[in-house]
Amino acid sequence: MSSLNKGVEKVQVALKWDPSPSGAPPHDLDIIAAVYSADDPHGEPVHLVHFDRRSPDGTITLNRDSRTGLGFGDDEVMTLELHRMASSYVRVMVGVAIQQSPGRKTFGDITNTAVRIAEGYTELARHDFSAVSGSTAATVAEFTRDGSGVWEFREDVRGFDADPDSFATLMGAAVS
Ligand SMILES: [Ca+2]
Repeated sequence: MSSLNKGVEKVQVALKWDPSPSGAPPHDLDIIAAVYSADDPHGEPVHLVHFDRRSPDGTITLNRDSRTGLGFGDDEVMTLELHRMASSYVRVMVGVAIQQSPGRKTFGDITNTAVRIAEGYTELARHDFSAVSGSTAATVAEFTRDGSGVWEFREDVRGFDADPDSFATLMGAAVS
């Protein structure tokens, strides 16, 4: 298994959820990625990627964006090309946040929410957010680069009670 030696290189994060009932305000979920440098791996992110954006170095792209969850298959898709990132970037956190306007919404309020993290045809993780049903946002994955430059994946499902902007600044904090 050579893939173990080269670690994780190019990852896709795919999110889907059910749209709100007819006449209700739309359910808008966002995939958010935060990139941290070796200087401050648990502090301020160097890049924050969400909505209809990509990182300035082009290594993280939100390929598909949805504000409603309408349609078949994946609603939001993000690609992370970890192997192309500058060596000074050593940690990437990925999370999912629910837009909180109008009104507070948790994962328990939105049916059939699921995220899948894969490298090619290899599934690294899949979550249905049932473990964080009372939260408004959650981390799903942590990628860290080891001393030899190889990226490792770790499942990291932690619920937060924060709007997407606050969550983006909180999600990288060290777990005590
Ligand atoms: Ca969205």
